[in-house]
Order: sequence, then structure tokens, then C-alpha cells
Amino acid sequence: RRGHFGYTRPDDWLADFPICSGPRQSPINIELQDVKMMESKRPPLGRYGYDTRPKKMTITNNGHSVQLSGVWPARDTPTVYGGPLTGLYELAQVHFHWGADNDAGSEHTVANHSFPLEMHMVHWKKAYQNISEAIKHDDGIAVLGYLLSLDKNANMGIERMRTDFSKILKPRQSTDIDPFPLSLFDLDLLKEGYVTYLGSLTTPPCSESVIWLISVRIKDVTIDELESFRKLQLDNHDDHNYRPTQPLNDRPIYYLYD
Ligand code: SG4
Ligand code: ZN
Repeated sequence: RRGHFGYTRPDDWLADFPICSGPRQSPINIELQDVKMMESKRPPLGRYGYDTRPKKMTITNNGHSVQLSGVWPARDTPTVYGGPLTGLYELAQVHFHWGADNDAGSEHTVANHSFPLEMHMVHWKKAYQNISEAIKHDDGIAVLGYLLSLDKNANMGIERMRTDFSKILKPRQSTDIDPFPLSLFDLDLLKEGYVTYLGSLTTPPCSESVIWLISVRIKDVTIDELESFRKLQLDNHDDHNYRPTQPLNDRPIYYLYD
């Protein structure tokens, strides 16, 4: 099946998608000693629409992840700009990567440490008209990434989503949910600082079009929340959906804060 891929042997992706072995692949391991301060003065990272409740919100099990999307009132679609970004990047969807147990799950690692969950907020550059066009450009996509570590504080956004996970246990199931503003995920990228580097989509077609911004503040996820993700069935009965880290190949990793 075209577009089909699994997480058991990610090296097999290369046969159908040769860019998956390209020079700027994601995810990567972040070694703190390698992280440089970005020298040039840049406008601070900003965003709007994150506090606005969408008119409609949908969760989908696409067989590779669970994806959250929404329809916002005109001019309030969540958008990020500034920092390492030039122009406006509009939200397409939010999705997650997890593992079979608490020792693995995140795609990015920090000093070779894995976290049990990683949240990705995928944005596309509005100058390119739509996401499929944006993916063809080396600055077409901006993904905000959050690493979550097992703790006792529930994440309100995840709580709202998982209320309806029972309706999307199987691949290609989808349901509308009670809409909530994305600020319920408790996103603090702006104040606490973030790490940024140039990479790719972490799934086929592995397009080298992504500016990654990864929060340095680790968030909490509860064991009940993790178990809810693990109950979702993925294609090929995969029990995880993280890609292993890829070679850095001399790419700079920068730390930025406002
Ligand atoms: C997940 O499989 C999402 O469900 C995909 O979303 C997403 O692809 C893919 O991850 C790669 O995104 O931030 N991890 S990532 O690099 O956003 C895209 C859809 O299939 C293009 C819509
Ligand atoms: Zn992702």
C-alpha cells in the first residue's frame, strides 16, 4: 500500500523514501554541550490563537499516531512567528509519539535520555498556500515539540482528548470532541526557552522541510494518560511510534529564549 510504513523496521522506509537517509533527518539526540547560543539578534517568538476555543475539534487515529485538529474562528487559527522563523506559520495538527513502556517513547532524546511521550504541534508557512506545498520547501514546516516525563500532574489538554479515545481505538477512526483552546496543554515555549535546529518530518516521506523548536521545559504526563495512548491500536500492531534518532551531521543546535 502506498504511504504504508511501520515502526518495527524504520530502516525499511529508505527503500520507498530515499530522503529518509538524507543529511538533515529528525529526530536527533540533543547533547547539551553541543547547543550554541544563537548570536544574531532576532525578534522574540510570538503566537496567537492558542487561547481561542475552536468551533470544532476532532481526534483521529491515523494508524501512526493520534492527531488533534480544529476549526477556529476566522483569523484565530493558532499561529507562530518570530524567533528562528521568517513569516507566519499556521497550525495544521497536534499529534503524539509514545512507547510500550516508560523507558522509551519520545523521538528526540536529551543526553541520550528518552522520555515516555513527545507532543508535536505541526505548523506550515502561510506564504506557501497549503501544507503539501510547504513540505517541498526547506523552511516550509515549523514543529513545536514538547517532551513529557512521568509524574503525578495531569495535563489538561491530554485529559480532554483521552475522554474520547475509546471511540478511536482502531486505525482510521475519528470523532469530534468538546472543543478546548490549545493553551490547556500548558505550553510555555516562549518564556522558558527552546532548542532549535533544521531537520525533517520524522515519518515518511521524511521531507527535509522542518524548523524544529523543542521546549527545554519538560512537562508532566501521568501513568493513566500514558496507558490511554498505549491502548490505541496502530497499523501493523506497532506498540510504539517513535523513530530512532538520526545522525546530526554537523548541524548546529541553538538555544533561544526571549
Ligand atoms: C505523525 O504520523 C502525524 O500523524 C502525521 O500527520 C505527521 O505528518 C507525521 O507524524 C510527521 O510529523 O512532526 N513527527 S512530525 O515530523 O504532519 C505530517 C499527518 O499524517 C505531514 C497529517
Ligand atoms: Zn511527530
